Amino acid sequence: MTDLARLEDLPVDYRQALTDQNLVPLWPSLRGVLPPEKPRAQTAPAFWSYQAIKPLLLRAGELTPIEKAERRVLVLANPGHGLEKMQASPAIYLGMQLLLPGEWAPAHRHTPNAVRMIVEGEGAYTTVNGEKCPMSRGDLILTPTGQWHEHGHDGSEPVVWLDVLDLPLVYYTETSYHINGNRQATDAVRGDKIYKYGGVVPTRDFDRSTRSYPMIRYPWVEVKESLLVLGAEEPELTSVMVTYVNPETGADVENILGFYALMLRPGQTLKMPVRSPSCVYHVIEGATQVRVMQEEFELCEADTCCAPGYTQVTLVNLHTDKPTFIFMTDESPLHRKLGVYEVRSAN
Ligand code: 1HN
Repeated sequence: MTDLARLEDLPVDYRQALTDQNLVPLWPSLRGVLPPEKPRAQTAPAFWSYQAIKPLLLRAGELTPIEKAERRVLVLANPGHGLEKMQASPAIYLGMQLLLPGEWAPAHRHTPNAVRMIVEGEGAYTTVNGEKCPMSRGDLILTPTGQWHEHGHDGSEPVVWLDVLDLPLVYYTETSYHINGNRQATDAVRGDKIYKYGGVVPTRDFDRSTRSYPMIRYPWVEVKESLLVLGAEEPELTSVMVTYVNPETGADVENILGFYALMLRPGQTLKMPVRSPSCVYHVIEGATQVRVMQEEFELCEADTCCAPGYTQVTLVNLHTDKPTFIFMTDESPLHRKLGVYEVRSAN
């Protein structure tokens, strides 16, 4: 491939004349914006240890009252993008949030879609459009775009969860904003029980639900059970994995990011397919090695890591006597909608 002319090859007066007219020559930057064969990723393989995060988060609890933080979060920032960008990947934001007993994080709604994966502690809840969603370890709670949400805590120990948002993309498209609201009246808990049985859905007044987000809490006990059953029923299956879906449509639960739970069998080594989306791995139970590019991360419970797209990722269950359960987030729904989703054969 021929090298293209550089900016310095142009006379200074010509470059200045272009700048004066808000013009830029394409050819010096063409290979940069359109690299050969494979994108150039800013997203670096990155790892965050919960053991390291937790004391810093608890200290934030002492240093900054909830009224002065609104959301007390330490952002898991990928150094490849620059920490100040507060992004794990092009479209994924990750943060560890702390709520102390008796605290309340006030109601708001915003354009970015969010989910929370509960990491530790009992007694806290998120209220989403009047629905009170109790938080337990491993539960997934959705707060999709435009939905009112607030967090409260009736328990006696600190509660920590992992927030996953598509904030970087929504911010980039200049569509990110929020609206504050009043404390929500809470209705009865619903959703997760009604959709518990996969093969049937409510048909109220002879009609199916048309809600965009019919189910907003996905209890870990049920997701774990579904992985155990799938693994037992299909002993030859190498990737024992489930996708969090809208139970009415079967579509991904949110528009931009995809959410999954994966069970590594005891001692299993799983080579993931090489695909276009970046992906985040977070251990719910067990321990795994994650090999990506030159890195080998060892994730134990509540640890998180991130891998850029178009790379080979290999997971190794570090337990030989029990399964490891991993929560995954990726950018597949976004890539599919954009028409850029790709799977390449493993190297
Ligand atoms: C947000 O609203 C929450 O509601 C958490 O708990 C993290 C990060 C960026 C923007 C909004 C929450 C957030 C956020």
